[in-house]
Amino acid sequence: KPIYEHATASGTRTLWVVFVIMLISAAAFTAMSWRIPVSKRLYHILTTLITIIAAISYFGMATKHGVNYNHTRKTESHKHVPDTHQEIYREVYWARYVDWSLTTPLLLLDLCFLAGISGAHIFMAVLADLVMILTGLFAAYGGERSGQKWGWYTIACIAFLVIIWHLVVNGRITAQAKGSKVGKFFAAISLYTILIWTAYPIIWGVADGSRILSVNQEIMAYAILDVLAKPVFGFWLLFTHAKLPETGVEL
Ligand code: RET
Repeated sequence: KPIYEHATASGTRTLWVVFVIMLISAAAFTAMSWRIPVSKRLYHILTTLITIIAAISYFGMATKHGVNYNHTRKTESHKHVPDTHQEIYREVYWARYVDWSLTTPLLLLDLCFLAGISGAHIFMAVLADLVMILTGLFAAYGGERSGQKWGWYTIACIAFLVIIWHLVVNGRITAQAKGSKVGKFFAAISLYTILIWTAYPIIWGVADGSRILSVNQEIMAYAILDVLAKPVFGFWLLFTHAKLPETGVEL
């Protein structure tokens, strides 16, 4: 009979907790933006949008709308006896990919404006990011045997390397040109971003990919990463921006 891998009540509770954290962060970022002129609110607007979109996506996942099952069939071959088949249905939270396709470009915009990267390079980084998230979504629905799943995963990882290149090589040079304080801050927050973002494909590999993690454990791992990548990142960026006028971008 088929195996169903799905979240239990504790997984759903985690999703609601992150929903609330994202809402509170969005409210805090909005309140922080009221204290400065409208023309100087670029980072505040981006960072607020990032947490609002995440809250919406978590609402979808917690209410079981942004979820469905991926069906895979595992065949085991035996000597002298007929092959056995195992049907596995595992929950895929596709709402994450909708969230990421919007919020990871916005996070990149935050970093690109901070570093002063040129428009053409920003465009390429955002395109690579969209390729990464879309091919990651295809991987999540890929079949086990045909190489779909890990093929898409590999393509997504290559796109991820393109993003890292833009931040590390390009961003570091332009940020340094804005002064050593901006250069240092960009080096720190971009390293933080790269470390957190790199954990996503690792979690994907052991959760959706190899199914070593249960669905509940997967929810918990992404919950921690999402809070680090969005609210914690946002507070760090906005508080430092307030102290470092050289980071400013006029709208
Ligand atoms: C996937 C799987 C395929 C390979 C790669 C991935 C990368 C995902 C990343 C996600 C970042 C998400 C963030 C969310 C905001 O909170 C799609 C997991 C490379 C880097 C920062």
